[in-house]
Amino acid sequence: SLPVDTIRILADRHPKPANIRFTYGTAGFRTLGSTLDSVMFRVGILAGLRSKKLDGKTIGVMVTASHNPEPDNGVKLVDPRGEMLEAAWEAHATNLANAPTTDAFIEALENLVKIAKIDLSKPSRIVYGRDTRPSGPSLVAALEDGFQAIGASVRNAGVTTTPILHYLVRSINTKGTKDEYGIDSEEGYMQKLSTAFKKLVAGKPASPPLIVDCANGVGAQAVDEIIKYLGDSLQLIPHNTATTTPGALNNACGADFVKTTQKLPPSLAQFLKPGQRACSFDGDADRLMYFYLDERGQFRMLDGDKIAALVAAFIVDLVKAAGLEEEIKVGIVQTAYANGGSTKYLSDRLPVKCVPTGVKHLHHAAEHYDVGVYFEANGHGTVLFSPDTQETLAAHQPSTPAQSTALNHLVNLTQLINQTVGDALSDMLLVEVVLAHKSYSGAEWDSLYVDLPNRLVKVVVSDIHIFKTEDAERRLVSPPGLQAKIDELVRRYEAGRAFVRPSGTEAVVRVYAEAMVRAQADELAFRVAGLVY
Ligand code: 16G
Ligand code: ZN
Repeated sequence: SLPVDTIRILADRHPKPANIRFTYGTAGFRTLGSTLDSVMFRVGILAGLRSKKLDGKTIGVMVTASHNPEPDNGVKLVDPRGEMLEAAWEAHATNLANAPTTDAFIEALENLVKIAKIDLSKPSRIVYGRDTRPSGPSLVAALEDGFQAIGASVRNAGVTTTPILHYLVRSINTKGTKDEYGIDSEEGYMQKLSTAFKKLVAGKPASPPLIVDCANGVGAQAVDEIIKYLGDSLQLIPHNTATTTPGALNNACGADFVKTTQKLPPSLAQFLKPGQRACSFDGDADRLMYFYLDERGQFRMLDGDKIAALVAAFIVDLVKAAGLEEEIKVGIVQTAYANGGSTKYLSDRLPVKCVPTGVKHLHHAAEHYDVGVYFEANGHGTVLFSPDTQETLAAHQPSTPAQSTALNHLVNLTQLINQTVGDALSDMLLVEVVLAHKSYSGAEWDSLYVDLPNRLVKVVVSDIHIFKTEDAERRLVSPPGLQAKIDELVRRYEAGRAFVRPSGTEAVVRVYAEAMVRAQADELAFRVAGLVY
């Protein structure tokens, strides 16, 4: 049975604040770090139970609030294959987090053990990490009390990126099996990525140096590390690496700043020369945005949609060149935020599926393809090679040297790409491989298709719960009548498209609009926002 006495003593040290309701949403629990102590403790116990439920497989716990402001923090669980926590357990997490007292919490735990049929005699194993936020250490201490309360065996991965934590989880759980994912250490990760990268760019002319905006977050550490492994195969110039400067994290820099403001981080202005490319990570290094200045010095953004287009086209070409066109089909997964220009470009060439926002939706849809390329416009994404596809690649006998080369490239891509989750570092290396192979400049990549001007606005409403969507969040079913009004507005704009959805991470409603010209996209967004308000 549950070690109730130990749990009680420790739980009393982490009381739930009254009047706050916590929700395990798209990004786990995420809110002001100063309110999360009890949540961390309880998540520690939940992680232990999740591991017991899965026969002692290692579960990951990541403490981060990603691109959010520095005072925010959060926590999410990682399932054994390095994926997001199974949806049914999100409700268990929310339930435990909101029990008002220690007694109510213990009762909720006993209930969970019963309904989820958890065998408490099984071992529990956990690996955990955190980003660079100042609230991290004390929140991790609360989490560790939770681990102790449930008697879990734990491994502390320290300050690390979200994708490295996902990598560790999968590597630990596949260790010694035929599916071994990688050596279960940060060095193992760096070695795996850099080895694959060097093979993929061998013989290609060296690319010009790449500026990397680390958002003053944990990505700075990962970039510093990978530089040691890359040697002269790629020259990286890290910027915004001030991980200990209060208030610097994600402030006027990083992938979310670039995407939402569609502007160059001011801190890079004096360094970026026209024609030179650069990229931004977010605060936990799972999102990536590229950009460059054109010859007139204008800022040009290359977002997740552009990355998807670049990468998908490259993989399709390699599959063809390897003589595997019939066996391996490549498909794309996007969300409603994908620019209409990208959707048109991609769906003329490949199957494209649209799913609701959030990595778990994209990831699961991508698993249905032989090679599934998924990227959110915000820069979070990866490529999944199905188990069958990996076997096909391993078994295929190329009949020409050209086929053999293409096949090797595909195999190396399966090693370069972090297939557990979006990974800024791995995705950056992937983009650099494609650019090197195609000898593309930023401008040439950009010209694959033209982005429609677009605008995203957030609207604070009294109750976001009345907003309900269908058709992968592209249409509202509630409040009644609102979608018809949006349709009526959209019709008046050339290439107009707009949708409204409740945020899964903030108490706001988001409005997205695009149209043929900038002023029209802005106008449409603000008029739709006016309908919502
Ligand atoms: C979270 C999601 C991200 C999504 C964003 C949308 C994960 C790991 N992250 O950050 O994929 O784009 O939420 O936020 O799933 P929103 O619901 O507030 O628009
Ligand atoms: Zn992130």
